[in-house]
Amino acid sequence: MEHKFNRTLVTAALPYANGGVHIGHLAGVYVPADIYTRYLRLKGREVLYVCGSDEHGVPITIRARKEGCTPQDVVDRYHKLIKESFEGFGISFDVYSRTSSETHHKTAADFFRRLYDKGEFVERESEQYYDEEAQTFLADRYITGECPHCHAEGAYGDQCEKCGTALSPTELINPKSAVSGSKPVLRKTKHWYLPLDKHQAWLEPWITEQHREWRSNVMGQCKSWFDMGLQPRAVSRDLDWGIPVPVEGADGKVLYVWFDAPIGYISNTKELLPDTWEKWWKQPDTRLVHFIGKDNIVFHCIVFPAMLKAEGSYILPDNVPSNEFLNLEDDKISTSRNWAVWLHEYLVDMPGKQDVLRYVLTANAPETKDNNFTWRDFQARNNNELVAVYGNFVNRALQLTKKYYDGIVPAAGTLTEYDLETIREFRGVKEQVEKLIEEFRFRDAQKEAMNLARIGNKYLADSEPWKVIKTDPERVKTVINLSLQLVANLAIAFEPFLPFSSERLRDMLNVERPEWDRLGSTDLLPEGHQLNEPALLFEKIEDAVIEAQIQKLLDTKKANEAAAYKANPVRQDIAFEDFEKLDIRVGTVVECERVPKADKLLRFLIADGLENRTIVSGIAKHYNPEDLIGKQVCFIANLPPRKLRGIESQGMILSAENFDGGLSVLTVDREVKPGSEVK
Ligand code: B3M
Ligand code: ZN
Repeated sequence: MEHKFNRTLVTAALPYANGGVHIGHLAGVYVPADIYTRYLRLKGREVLYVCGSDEHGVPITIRARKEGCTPQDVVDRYHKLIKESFEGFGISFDVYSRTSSETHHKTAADFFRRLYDKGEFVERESEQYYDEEAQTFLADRYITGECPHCHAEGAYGDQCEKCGTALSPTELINPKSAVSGSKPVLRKTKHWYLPLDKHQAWLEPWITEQHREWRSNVMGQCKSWFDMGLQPRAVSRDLDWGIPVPVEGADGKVLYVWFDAPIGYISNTKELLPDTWEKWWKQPDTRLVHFIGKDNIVFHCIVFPAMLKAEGSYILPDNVPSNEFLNLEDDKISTSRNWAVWLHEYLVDMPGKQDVLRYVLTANAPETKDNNFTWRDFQARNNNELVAVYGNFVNRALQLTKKYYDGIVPAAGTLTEYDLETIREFRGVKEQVEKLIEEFRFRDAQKEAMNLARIGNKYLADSEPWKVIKTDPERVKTVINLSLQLVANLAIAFEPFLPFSSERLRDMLNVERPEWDRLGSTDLLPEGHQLNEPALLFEKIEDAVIEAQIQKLLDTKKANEAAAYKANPVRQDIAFEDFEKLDIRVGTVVECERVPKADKLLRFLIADGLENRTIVSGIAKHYNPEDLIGKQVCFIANLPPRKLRGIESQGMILSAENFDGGLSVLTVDREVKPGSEVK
């Protein structure tokens, strides 16, 4: 840590209050930030940990509409659930407020107004779809229609979920309002834009030259945004839920959620420290660190710094340690598909096991690449690491002290060379753990802390006090004394990672919370100190407990499939001659490759019995292109050619969509001549 800073302001991404929080949130943002903050507090550093619920934005209004309640009802429900979930996991925020608070509304509106008065915005008129029946402008997600590329129904105004093509609402065929179902009309509307293009000149060197220490995944994303050239970004929306734009003639317009949300860090700090918040946001000796997930990089590294710079009196972030994503049982975690381990459910199903989840999520943290959570791995790490290494060492040391010395710490006696070597080994752990935490490498830092327990376990096993007690009781006193010092060191080393078990261990040792810098000492427990009653620090997790959790996920999968089937009933009958218009053929895949910059598209070259034809298909997420070469597939031959990412596609390859969203291409039972007609 450079010593030009006297305090650290830690922010964690404000979770959307339109659902619960799950293990992906904990692993990606809140546990890493909590470890970092707890460590700084233990080091005696001045630090604040700031967060709150993000309560605006279209997804919240969509959920409210679906549930027939108001957006405020939605955010009230989930703000409470999220806050309680974080408290349950010991996420030690100094403040957890919310963006529907009055302080935030005022702070965000004043911030906007200051930029407006300084002329930092560009005003632009654009055409936007308007629903005359519901008398409201339509956000992109509120417009659906036929995708101009793959002709799938139900494409949204910003993206077609089927072929992945990014869209703008006016590209949709037969657009429909998701609010009233009526055909929307285009209407002129004015919005304010933050001219990011004008900020690129300072933003780019600020990141790529002054912050080379930022994580490579963060740097990579920022560079790709710079390479594309930053564009002006709208910071207002035609919505009735959000913070009204504080400018004359802006009725029915609110701040764009990603403009107001980062200002939530500031208003949350203000709520906590009404008189001294500016010390944390405006003094250059404050280090600002944003903990986020990778989908928030551009907002925290480019948009928010541009806002802060334009306002002129704020500091800028010093680091943005963004994590990648955590998958669950090899599938993407999804709130809408309920494919998640929800924190509030875990607290009910696994009472007292918060530290187990904190430990496992840190051990598997997606710090440099996406990672995966499985319940079997959760059980294995609990049983083979927390119970068998850390818990086992602590239990043996405390039980032996109780058995031989009534729980009183014996004299240290004379240390042997082996004792001294053990002490040297565990002394090295302190600076290792510190270095790794300061570099935001929490996975490795926790592994180092666990090494302390391995050293203790080995020391006890090698020393065999339960045998030596018969022949050399003085030696046993030294072994037990040193083992107890190691146990006391573990309570310090694991404090940032596992706060619950560290507190329980301190209770058993009958000690207060020591300073971090006492880590590595061998005099933490003086001779004669009375320990309290020992108890198991961690319990074995049985198969039945894990199987119940796995079954819960399988039930979710089944429910999703049933819902998908229900949502997709057989369509109304068609005339036979309509079917006959379709010319479906069989073709052999000659070539198949990914389409650059289109993560859902594959380009096929198909032998169709005449000459080869090119077809582009949105199945890249479901196949390795090379696996399709040589396969025979069914395709519609008589569709007009259309351009997809600049490639002319002549036809459509047929795939079956499974109820979990998986796609499987249609093929034939026996090999047929390319060009054979499907009847
Ligand atoms: N509400 C969370 C997300 O994108 C978003 C973060 C705001 S931090 C200012 O999942
Ligand atoms: Zn499409």
